Amino acid sequence: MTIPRKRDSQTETGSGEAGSPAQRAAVLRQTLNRASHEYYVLDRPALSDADYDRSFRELQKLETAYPELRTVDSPTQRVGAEPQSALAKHTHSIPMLSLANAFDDAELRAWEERLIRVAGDDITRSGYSAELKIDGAAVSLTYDDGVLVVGATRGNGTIGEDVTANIRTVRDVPLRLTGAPPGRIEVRGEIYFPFDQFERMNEARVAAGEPVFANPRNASAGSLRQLDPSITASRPLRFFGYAVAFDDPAKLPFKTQSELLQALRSWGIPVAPHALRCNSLDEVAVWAHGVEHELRAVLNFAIDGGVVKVDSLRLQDELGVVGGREPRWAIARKFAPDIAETRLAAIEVNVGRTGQLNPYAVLEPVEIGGTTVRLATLHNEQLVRDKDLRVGDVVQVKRAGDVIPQVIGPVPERRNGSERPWSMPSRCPVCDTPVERDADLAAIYCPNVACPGRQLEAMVYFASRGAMDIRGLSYARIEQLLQAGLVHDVADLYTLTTDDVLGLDGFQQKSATTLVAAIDASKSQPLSRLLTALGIPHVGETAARLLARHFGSLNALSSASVDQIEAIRGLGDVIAQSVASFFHDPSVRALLRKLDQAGVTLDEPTQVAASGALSGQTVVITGTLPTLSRSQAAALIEANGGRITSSVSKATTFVLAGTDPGSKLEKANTLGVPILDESELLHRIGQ
Ligand code: 3BD
Repeated sequence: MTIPRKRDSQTETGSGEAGSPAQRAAVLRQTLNRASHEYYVLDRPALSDADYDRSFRELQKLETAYPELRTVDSPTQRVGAEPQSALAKHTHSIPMLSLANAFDDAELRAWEERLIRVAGDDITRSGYSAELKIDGAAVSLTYDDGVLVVGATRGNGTIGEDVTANIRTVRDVPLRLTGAPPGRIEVRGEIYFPFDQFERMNEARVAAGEPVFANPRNASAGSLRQLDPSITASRPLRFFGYAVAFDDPAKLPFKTQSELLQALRSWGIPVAPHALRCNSLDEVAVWAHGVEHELRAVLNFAIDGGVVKVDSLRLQDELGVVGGREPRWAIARKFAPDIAETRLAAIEVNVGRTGQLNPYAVLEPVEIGGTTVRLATLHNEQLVRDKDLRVGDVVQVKRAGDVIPQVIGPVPERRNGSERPWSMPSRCPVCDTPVERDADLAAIYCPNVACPGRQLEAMVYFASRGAMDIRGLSYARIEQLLQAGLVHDVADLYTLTTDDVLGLDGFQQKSATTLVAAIDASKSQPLSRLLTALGIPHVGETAARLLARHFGSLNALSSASVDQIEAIRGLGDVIAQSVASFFHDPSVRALLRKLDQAGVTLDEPTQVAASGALSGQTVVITGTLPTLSRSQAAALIEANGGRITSSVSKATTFVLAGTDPGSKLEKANTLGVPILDESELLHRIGQ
């Protein structure tokens, strides 16, 4: 909890006699705060700039000499203060939620059906609040007794950055609320950059030889995260509010989202125009259609859809939040994806960690929905053939939200005969080894286990968080190690010395020692992590854990038959086949011997008695949890007697869901399997 509370500096410092530093500081603070108030809120400056500066500097000096006098409401901690060297982190007192998406009317209807299933017919009586979805930067503004005390970016929803000084420069963010706001409240909304100003700024930047911003959203986010508030002040940022966070929502003076928007207005918070209270989803659909096809073109700010919210706050509360992150009661109605035409300049191929060759499109740069697109995925050779894509074609490219751009298909009318059909290269583009075709996966592989392209991806995966978790061994570091010829496979990592690493660009004694120590520490990771890290096709964290638990050692696992593996509850034949053939590969066996010689742990610590709050329960984990990593959550569940499996069935006791949960959550909903979020899990196991 980092929302500052105003303190009484007299009682905190304990020395209040006349003429004491504490008392002098209090007088200066009062003088300066009154002056700011007169200047910013009342627009009636009473203190001259010179007097202000003199008092300000005196207070700064006092606070440097007596750091305990530096209170959070000191003007030295506000705008006008020095540029910062880094933005401080800010933990939101109540997390900022995410929104699920509906891409068409049908998905909107499906959403309403889910609502009715959970909360009954009251839903249709509540009505909806339909609002523009402003495409800016989400922020939370904390008002203490009506005064702006903190402005923070959303960040990951739990932790953002403290950008108070910058927020203060946003002209329509009130520094003090009007009307009758609650004592302490957070107003959530979007900082945005109006189109006309955006264009003017970019023109000026071109003239000054500075790089332009790709779109107003980037311009808002970039301007907000400046270390020097005077730069933010020079950008014409604006704000719209749409939500509040409050300790005790029952005490708020409104009962619906539409009344909430009214209340925000009454406190002096700007609210986006064109919000509409709708009595039915039909009305919402009509509104959304008008917004997308008529309104959008005439607005002076960017929107990327609408947000539909169940109007009644009581029903919102009843519907709750999925996985701790996504409210059931709200959904973003996204616009149809933006489509543009451009030329397919080339089709190139990259090599994945399992050797799979993946084609991707190199496009002539094209603007789609405000960002420049240069690359698009093509998935596999079959897709290129199915769409009859030819190099040189004019193609249609679509981008929906933050999804990777995709090629819809060629525009055959635009062909002039110079276009060339494409097929997968017969040799690996990285190591020139003849490629191989995997019959059942319809994929094409570079079979060379030592291929530098494969090794790079494989090593990045090996070191990643869910795998061996080697801190500091980043993509760029691994590239360096491979290029320098210091490592050829993952086992070579364990023979690296500090001296080896010191020879590389950008390493000092300390960073080299730290990296080698981090690699060394990973030797004691349990077998389950090593199995994940090896990147066996089809074996993720969950399957790796089941395998390690069942066989206990790499020795036992590597000589197991397909049948023996398939007999493990929770593993199917695809995984069993894949594991068995992986361990048959002589080059894999050689690698495992090297890892053994290097001292890497090849067994799984036996579990303490599988009794506990989750004894006999089967759990599926999906999505990103707010604080626990996937492996931490799995370890916790198992330590309490539970079992992790990878797919949802009737036998699943519950699904532990985080953000971006995907199809597992849908399946759980269909089967009526209970869904828990992280805090509910922790509660169940008494933490
Ligand atoms: C808007 C969540 C709820 C309070 C959660 C229902 C995801 C950005 O105009 N209401 C709006 C807008 C955004 C919102 C909510 N109402 N959440 C809303 C929103 N009118 N843009 N958002 N956000 C805010 C987000 N931002 C960055 C990264 C991930 N998610």
